[in-house]
Amino acid sequence: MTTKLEIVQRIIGGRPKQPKDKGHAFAPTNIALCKYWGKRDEELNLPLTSSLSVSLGSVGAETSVSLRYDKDTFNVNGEEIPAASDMAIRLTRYLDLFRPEPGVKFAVDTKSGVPIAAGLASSASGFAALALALNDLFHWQLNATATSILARLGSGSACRSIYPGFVEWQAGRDPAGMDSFAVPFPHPWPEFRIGLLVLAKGRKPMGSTAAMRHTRETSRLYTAWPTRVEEDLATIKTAIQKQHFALLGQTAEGNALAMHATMMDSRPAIMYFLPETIETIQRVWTLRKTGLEVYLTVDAGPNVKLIFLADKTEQVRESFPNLQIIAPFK
Ligand code: 2P0
Repeated sequence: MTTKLEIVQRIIGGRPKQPKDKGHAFAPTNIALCKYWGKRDEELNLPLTSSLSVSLGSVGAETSVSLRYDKDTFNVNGEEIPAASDMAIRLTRYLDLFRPEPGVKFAVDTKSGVPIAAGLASSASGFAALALALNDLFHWQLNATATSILARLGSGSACRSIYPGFVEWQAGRDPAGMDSFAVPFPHPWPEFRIGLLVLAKGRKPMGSTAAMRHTRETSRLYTAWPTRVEEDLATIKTAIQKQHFALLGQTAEGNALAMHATMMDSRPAIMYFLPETIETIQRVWTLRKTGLEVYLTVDAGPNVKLIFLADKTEQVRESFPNLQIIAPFK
């Protein structure tokens, strides 16, 4: 089995290790329209299926990283994260892959525009920005494909946050995952809007990694998931190319609900929905019945993201006054 460290050596081995004072990078968060749910390799975050997302423009993580010699420090939105916290432990393990010499530590400073662990893909923008900032710090001059692979080693969906716009993560077949990275799906859609509805900010009951494993191991419905994704991905790509909004919305919404169905079929069941989630889904469906073209998607948390086009903004905002509206292509 290939380890993360071996992959990092393959990518940055032989490149310079002369750091500058500070590396700096921004990466957007991303919302999947065709979801990643299930791994073929848990060490390397290799997915069973491809997926497709849209990056959220200027909403994401802005990270700087520099070297220090006493201990790793993590500052998120101005607050030091305790070294014993899950987040610090996960980041420390990731940074272990990149220490030029044992004993070299890192100071990481991140400003994140999204609530951490509320299913708004904070780990995606976080690890993508960190991989890009390390590339800047060490002058590796990696291309986007190599950086996408490094970001994936931190969190699967982070590999998609290397690019703006629509992005496909190609699952690949290589056991070492050298063919599992994101590629842009370059079809800008200026009228495309995502609305973020933060319904609950608390930590979710189960992290994505454990939930994916549990679903794969115990859900009988999950056996239908890879075929479903293959079909949905093809449909979503066609819909984007043709700017066929209803087809895109229906397929993305169906894909998200099917993903949650696989989780609900696991034993014991996983359910990320809260009463507010269901209530919001019903409201969206009621609005659609009145002719308003608005669709939804839900990730590994209770929050709902709305999908609509610019000319529906006022009507959508009337129904959801707290909506944070994002124009990914502006
Ligand atoms: C996605 N999610 O495609 C899917 C849909 C949540 C639901 O990617 O274990 O944080 O770090 O690879 O990427 C969230 O999972 O999981 C996710 P790891 P990740 O956006």
